[in-house]
Amino acid sequence: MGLAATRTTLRPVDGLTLARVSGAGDVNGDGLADFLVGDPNARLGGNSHGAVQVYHGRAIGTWGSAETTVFGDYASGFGTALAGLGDVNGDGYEDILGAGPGRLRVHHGSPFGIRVISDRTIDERGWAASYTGDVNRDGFADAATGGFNGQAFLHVSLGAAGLSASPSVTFTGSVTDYFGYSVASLNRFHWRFPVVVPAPGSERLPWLGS
Ligand SMILES: [Ca+2]
Ligand SMILES: [Ca+2]
Repeated sequence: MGLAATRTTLRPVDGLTLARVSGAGDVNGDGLADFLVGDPNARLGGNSHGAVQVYHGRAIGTWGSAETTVFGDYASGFGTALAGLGDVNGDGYEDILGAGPGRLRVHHGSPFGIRVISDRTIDERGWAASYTGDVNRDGFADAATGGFNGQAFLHVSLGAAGLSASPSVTFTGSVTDYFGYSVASLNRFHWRFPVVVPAPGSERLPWLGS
């Protein structure tokens, strides 16, 4: 047994050229996993804004258009990175993050899917983001983000308000090692803190954990 070799063609937004995908968790709370498609070159009104699309899981049928499409600001590269975060505000609906260089936006889930208006904006020199699970064990999911200045960050949830816009922990590596270019968590393997890895091609593989 394994994956069935069937294919569904999604209907992209205008200008979609560099799509990337991520699991979203269950943003509408129907018990079915949802997923994200991001493209930093997606156009709105003929101009490049970048976009993140959310497709809801289906028990039957196929996917056509996304349930929700969120565009970034003009020339923001929104959709460069995207991540399902888990439930950062504890309302029972899982939440997502979309990012362009220098700005990361958290959108909370709801019975209707993610909210189009951003619930939290994080201005950092970076774009990478990752699910971490609940690293401080307060019942709310937290998140890791990464930068292009040799830094990565842990943002903990404030509770019902969701993620803090300011990092609670800053991890500092080396710019020349591309530290923070991507971030990942081994939380599900019982690591308690996010693991931060550099871009492929770097000679060293810095990591953080406990
Ligand atoms: Ca769902
Ligand atoms: Ca939530």
